[in-house]
Amino acid sequence: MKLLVTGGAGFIGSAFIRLVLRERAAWSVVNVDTLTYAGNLENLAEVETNSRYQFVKADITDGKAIQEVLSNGLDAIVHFAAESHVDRSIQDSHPFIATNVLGTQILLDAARARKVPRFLHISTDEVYGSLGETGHFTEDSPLQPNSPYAATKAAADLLVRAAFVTHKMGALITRSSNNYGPYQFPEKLIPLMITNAMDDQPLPVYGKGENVRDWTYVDDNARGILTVLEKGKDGEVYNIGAGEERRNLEICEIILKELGKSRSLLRFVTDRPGHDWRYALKSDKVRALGWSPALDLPRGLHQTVEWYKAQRTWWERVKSGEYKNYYEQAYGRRLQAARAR
Ligand code: NAD
Ligand code: TDX
Repeated sequence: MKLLVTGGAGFIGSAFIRLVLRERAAWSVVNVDTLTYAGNLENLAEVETNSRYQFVKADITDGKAIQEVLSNGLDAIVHFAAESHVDRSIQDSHPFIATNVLGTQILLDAARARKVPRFLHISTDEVYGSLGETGHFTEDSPLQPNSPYAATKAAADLLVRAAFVTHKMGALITRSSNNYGPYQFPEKLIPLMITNAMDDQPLPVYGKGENVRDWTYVDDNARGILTVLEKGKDGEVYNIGAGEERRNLEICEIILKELGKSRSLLRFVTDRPGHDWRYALKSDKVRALGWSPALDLPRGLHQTVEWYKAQRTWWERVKSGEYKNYYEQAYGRRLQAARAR
């Protein structure tokens, strides 16, 4: 199986690539990523010289570059590339519209032209909008996105659906809940709170910290995505959620306890505009394909805190922006050396 992964230098895409190269010995992966602030090739250091892995620096909104990448024949595309942070979309929605909407259509067009048999689009539970204290989203719940980020992800989902219906493309979608785990960019709740707490910096909790998210360990999502890629039905949507609902404040308190830090680091700050109250997913469809999460939240969060404790160099470089040098310097040199061998 020859896979094209977009956005593979990000948090979830890199976990997926590491999983595939580890567990599917006959598969190869081409990773197309433009390396935005969130793209970090250090996340893929363990596979960078693997002969079944290739990195191509390209923007998915660049139709010509994408057509070129697709010219070598592919069995499937797994499309992770996106602007993914809600707060940034509130500041400026334009990069979200370019990558998440236009970029997705450019990929769909190129995949259709090259007759790529399978197109797996990675989406999010945020397209369903917000829940009150009870109830769950199913794959049939209406799309009611509330943030500019979620609106662009919903638009992309509808373009993928249209490609399936109109052009009979082999397209399908996963919608996962909030992911957490190693290599997550420390602007998202869990890695931000862990790294701030480690440095005795304040933990900025939006509002009263009562909003609820359903947390899935990133490797469990990666396994869910692989399950859907191998066993999912074209035209279908698959929710992927571990069902680990927690209030944000509870997450912060667990992190403080894990690190032996004081609650006095908590700061209740101005709420996010349009802040979705609660997400919760029913994931019966993907479970029927044989998937179930391996890690519960207490063990997953413990493992994540331990990873950030051990990987201070990684996150300090990410927080300072210095990790960008990795592509230009260390990665280029190491790849050249590997090719020369
Ligand atoms: P991320 O922000 O960590 O990574 C995104 C990657 O896409 C980066 O490597 C970036 O360089 C790349 N990228 C961005 N714009 C690009 C472009 N125009 N061309 C090529 N590459 C580009 O994101 P993530 O958290 O790994 O999320 C991956 C996908 O999963 C996204 O589609 C996101 O919407 C979805 N998702 C994320 C979560 C979560 O909790 N993180 C939950 C559900 C769904
Ligand atoms: O500093 C913070 N303080 C805070 O209270 C941050 C960054 C977040 N929060 C709250 C907002 C949310 O209720 O924590 C919760 C989680 O926030 P994020 O980590 O920004 O995630 P969320 O907005 O829920 O979106 C995430 O899940 C769905 C991902 O970023 C998306 O890419 C994914 O689609």
